[in-house]
Amino acid sequence: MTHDLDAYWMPFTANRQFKKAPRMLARAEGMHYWTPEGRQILDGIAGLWCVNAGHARPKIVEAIRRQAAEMDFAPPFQMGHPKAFDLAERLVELTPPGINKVFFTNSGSEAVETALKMAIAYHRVRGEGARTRLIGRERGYHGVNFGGVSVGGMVANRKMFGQLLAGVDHIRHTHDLARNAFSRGEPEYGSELADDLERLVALHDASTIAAVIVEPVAGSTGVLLPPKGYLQRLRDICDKHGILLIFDEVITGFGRLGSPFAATHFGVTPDLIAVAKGLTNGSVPMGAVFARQNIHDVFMHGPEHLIEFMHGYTYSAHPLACAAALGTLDTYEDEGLLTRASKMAGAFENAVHSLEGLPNVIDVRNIGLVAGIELAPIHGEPGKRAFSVFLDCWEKGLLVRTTGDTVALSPPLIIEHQHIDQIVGTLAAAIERAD
Ligand code: PXG
Ligand code: PLP
Repeated sequence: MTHDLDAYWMPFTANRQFKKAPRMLARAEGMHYWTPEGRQILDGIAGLWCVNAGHARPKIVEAIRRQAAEMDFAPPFQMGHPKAFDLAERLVELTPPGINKVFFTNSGSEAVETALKMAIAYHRVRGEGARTRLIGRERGYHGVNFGGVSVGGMVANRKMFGQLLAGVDHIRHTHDLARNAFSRGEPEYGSELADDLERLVALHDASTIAAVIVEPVAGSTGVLLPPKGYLQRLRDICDKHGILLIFDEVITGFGRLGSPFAATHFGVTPDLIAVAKGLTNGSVPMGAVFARQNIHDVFMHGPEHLIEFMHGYTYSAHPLACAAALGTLDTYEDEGLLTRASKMAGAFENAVHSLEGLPNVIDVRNIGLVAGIELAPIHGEPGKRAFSVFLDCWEKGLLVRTTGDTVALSPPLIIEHQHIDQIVGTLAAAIERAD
């Protein structure tokens, strides 16, 4: 059956290229997708960094099916439904101590906007209303809404959209191939880059700064790892100046690094955590912000009939999403998936680092079950070499993700050794063929 491809304006897609040679997915199970023609594709990226338990897991499928029949929708404002509360309780069992409130959204982008608004409002209700400035980091990705783009640090995502939010600044990114190329795990050099926050405090004064937001490991800008000690140093500087620290764990959350969250993995506890993706195993859109008890509590004053935090989405804590998330947490728990990446990390690391020495490979970096393979750009055509590797892998039955000239791997956490071999073998051949 052929389809008319004209009407759908595709997101983050080279629309004209795609529509000339469409890449369609029709079915998914476990580690694999199938095309409409029945060609099997190994999923090297967990869909889009989200299908952590693999595809079509029975408990998730069944939970969604049952919920759709039982109650399709319940208004989330001034009303509740039991699964929303059950889910929040389950989630705070996984978060670092002290972080035990959950606010639901429908995506990572919305989780980021929510966290930023929460931070500004928190300071205001405490009587420090001048703390409105938000600090992001170069090469950060925090979704596509105006707040997230403003604190984000990807020029291509920013330049089209005017002035963005006022009062935003950025600390430097930590990517440093000269010192850290081919590091295994956290790179050795660069913890001092956290001190760049002191530069912005000196420039703007701490009394104007609400929060700093970073991805503990940057995903979509090419898998950039925090140098050893960097996140703790950022935490310390935030504490010194009364600045909230927000971790955007949309990718690192739910087991990607080998612990439930990057915060637990690195032993650094932020004030707010934004999550999405793996929360429902990618099955139904959902995001959330996890907040420290004390941040929540500051809002809980004044007349009890008044709304404390003027924010929320029609689909916050949507029943289908809550059911899917509960099925997801059951699946993660049954199979030990939130720590499985730590068991597979050694084999994965050795496999991806075997790509060192192939033509144009200028870096390989990894942690848990995520890796970035950076290729030298073709002169004057940035991104083209990695995109040709992506197309080659697709032809050979492997789905990877590219950003700029970095190929990212982020497979489902149910991955077995033979899948690692297939991913790295297919990728190596594609890199060899790319010119
Ligand atoms: N923060 C981070 C750290 C993300 O990785 C978002 C926020 C936004 O989430 P939503 O659900 O609104 O997309 C993300 C999403 C890529 C890619 O190229 C990665 C994401 C989205 C689109 C593309 O790898 N991550
Ligand atoms: N636009 C209009 C006209 C609306 O009525 C609403 C919600 O009621 C929204 C936008 C926001 O939609 P959502 O709550 O799904 O984010």
